[in-house]
Amino acid sequence: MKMMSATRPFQTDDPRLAPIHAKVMAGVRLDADDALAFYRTGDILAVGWIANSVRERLHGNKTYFNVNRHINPTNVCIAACRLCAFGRKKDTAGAYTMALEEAFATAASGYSEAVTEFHIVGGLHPDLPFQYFLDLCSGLKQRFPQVHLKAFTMVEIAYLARRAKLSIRETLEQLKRSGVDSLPGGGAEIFADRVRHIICDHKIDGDQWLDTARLAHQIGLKSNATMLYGHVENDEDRVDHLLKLRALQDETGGFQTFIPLAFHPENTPLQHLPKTTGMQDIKQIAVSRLVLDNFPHIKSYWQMMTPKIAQISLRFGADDMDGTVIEEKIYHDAGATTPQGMRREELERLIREAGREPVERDTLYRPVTRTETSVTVAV
Ligand code: V47
Repeated sequence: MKMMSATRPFQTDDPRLAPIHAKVMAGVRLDADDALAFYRTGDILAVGWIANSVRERLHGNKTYFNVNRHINPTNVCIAACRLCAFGRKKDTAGAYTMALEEAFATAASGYSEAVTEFHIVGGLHPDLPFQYFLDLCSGLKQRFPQVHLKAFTMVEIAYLARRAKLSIRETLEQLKRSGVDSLPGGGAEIFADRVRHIICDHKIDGDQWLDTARLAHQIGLKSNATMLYGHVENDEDRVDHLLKLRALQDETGGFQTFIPLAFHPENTPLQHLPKTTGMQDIKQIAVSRLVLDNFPHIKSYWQMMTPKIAQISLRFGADDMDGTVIEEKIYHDAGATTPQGMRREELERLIREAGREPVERDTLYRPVTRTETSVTVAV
């Protein structure tokens, strides 16, 4: 059964979309006006058709996932971002910081599925020394040498550098020597200052996020990139964010995956805002695939999207569903009702039922082969 759809005729009831479709088919780069037209149309099927044709050109029927575990060593954070329900002030109810042995024990729990990645992010702790983070990474590498460490957002890196009185480059180099293999995409939020002042006033600004990513890529660390949408930003802010990421990717080629993150307002100071809708979530996946023509992968993070929307997005531009996760905290503190983790078999079922072929990958998108007794990564 042939499940790919690029040969179906393109149809739209929105005259703005036909010329954009022609541009994509001719391999012409889309501009800000094209992206705005996507955001402003109701013809989600036409936008999805175009995004899906690009997705299938790049990845055919393959849909990637990995077997990973999240580790959040502390939720203590000086930043108090309005977007966040996870961070706590030091010594307040619910604040925690893992001793190193506790973090190693957390890493080991749920390890039975042969995890290939630890995804490590946390708050901006006012007292933890830089050495704690170096010891965390080297200790994890020593105990789990085959597991990839995808650790610390650009925001955490910039904060650690400031606290350790080191340059960002030196901070990244020391972390790399201690075992960090790549960086996750968090903390990017929306780059526009107007929005950042409202949702995450105390974080590094958009240019500093991009500069930190540039340095990471320059020293050979790949990273991801995210965009938090569905709060106080507008269409132009989202387009600006995507175009800035695309420009940096032209320069470094260091981004692997883009992950649009829908804002979950519950338990945050912005809880009066409505949740994103299915149309917004699906459309954001498609627009990301179309504007970020130099990003290899678009991830539909099931924890945030819900498994149902994430599954449908595999036909609207996404080629990756993230992983088993095991113990997600950031969205669950903000009211997410999705499960805390998902077994590999369940992820594979979701992918197959979307008519796609599941491919287990490691963090660098190399296929992982499993037998009863071993896990092999193709290099
Ligand atoms: O940076 C925080 C977001 C991010 C909320 O790189 C919220 O593979 C919604 O970056 N509602 C952290 N979002 C998660 C992240 C991530 C997730 C999965 C995969 C990867 C990857 C990265 O979560 C934060 C922020 O943008 N966030 N609070 C909230 N209330």
